[in-house]
Amino acid sequence: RKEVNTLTEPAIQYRLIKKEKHTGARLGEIITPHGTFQTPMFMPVGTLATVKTMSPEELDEMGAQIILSNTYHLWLRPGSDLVEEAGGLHKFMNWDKGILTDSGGFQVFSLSENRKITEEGVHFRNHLNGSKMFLSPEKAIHIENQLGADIIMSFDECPPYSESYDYIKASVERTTRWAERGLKAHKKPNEQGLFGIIQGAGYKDLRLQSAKELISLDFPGYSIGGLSVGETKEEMNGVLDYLTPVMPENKPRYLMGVGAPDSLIDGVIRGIDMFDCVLPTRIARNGTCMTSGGRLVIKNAKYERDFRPLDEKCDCYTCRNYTRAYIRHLFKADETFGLRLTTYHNLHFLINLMKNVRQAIMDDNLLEFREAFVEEYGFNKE
Ligand code: PRF
Ligand code: ZN
Repeated sequence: RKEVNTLTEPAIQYRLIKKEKHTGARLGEIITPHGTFQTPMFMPVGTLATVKTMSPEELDEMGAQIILSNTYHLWLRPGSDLVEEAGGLHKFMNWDKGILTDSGGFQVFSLSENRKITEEGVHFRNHLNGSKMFLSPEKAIHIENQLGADIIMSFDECPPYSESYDYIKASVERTTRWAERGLKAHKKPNEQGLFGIIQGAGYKDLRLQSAKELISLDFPGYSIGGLSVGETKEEMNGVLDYLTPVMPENKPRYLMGVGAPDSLIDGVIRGIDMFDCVLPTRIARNGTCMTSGGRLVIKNAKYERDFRPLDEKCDCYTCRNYTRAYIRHLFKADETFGLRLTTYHNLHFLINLMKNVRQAIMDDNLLEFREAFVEEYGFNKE
């Protein structure tokens, strides 16, 4: 497979292959030091250098191309010095395809206590033992350099969607200054592509200001943060409607933390190339499965003697080999194999959905594809 030459080329390149006729959807590929990957795509989340319960071989087999890991979590445990000493994240976890690390910005805001934001960075207490910590744009990029992912994120602030205009304006401007500081601190631009993260909550002029400022800094890709944080789907789609048209055509666009099947399709229609979310893996571990007919809760009594696969239209490892009755039994008996089977299926479901979406872009029938999918899956069931 094609790879970036890290001596002579930027770490991340995007190639636009085709635009869908009736929507903003794009078929493309991202060329990285660890291979070339098809977009639009869904990236499984492996917060602690593992996609919970899955081996790298299984991720490869189900068609995962890039997985996401977290700066904040790996910094706390086992420590970024240790991962660097191991030879970087790819070697440490035995995964030789793509890795993306989030900067810790979002995690500090969602997990830690007693946060204090200053121009310099964020003071907070860590969620494991309560000790005092400090993260700045320079520190986050240094840790991401040590971890060695192919794509790394700027250190940003993700404020609540409901914050006031004045707060969001100050925050957006600080996030731009942090992005610029991160760019200056980045030591490996030929090995790791650093993305800027657009913020601005639901304020159109602030979203556009954030995009404009970050675009002028010329990042190799752009993320959209601060969405899927409690606003409605209509509000999220509305932000994407005015934001993606001003984003560079020759660079990848990543919508952070979005994983509901209908939201993936709606994002692609508006020109998004990359998504990640803990949703499929998290709900899998409590026995909720994404199937072509909608969500299926495997512990439900009605599956006790149901000897059909989780999803009769799925050809994944789980659905080829195991029944609802068996998986229900594993969950009822607290057997860990059950977690593996539902996790495999849910990830395969979203990865396969994106494969079908790419085909629909090729065939110029994405809107019909959306209609048919939503009709069967059920709208707003996520
Ligand atoms: N910023 C960062 N990571 C994120 C988000 C963000 O706004 C979100 C929001 N959905 C998910 N992950 N750095
Ligand atoms: Zn399946």
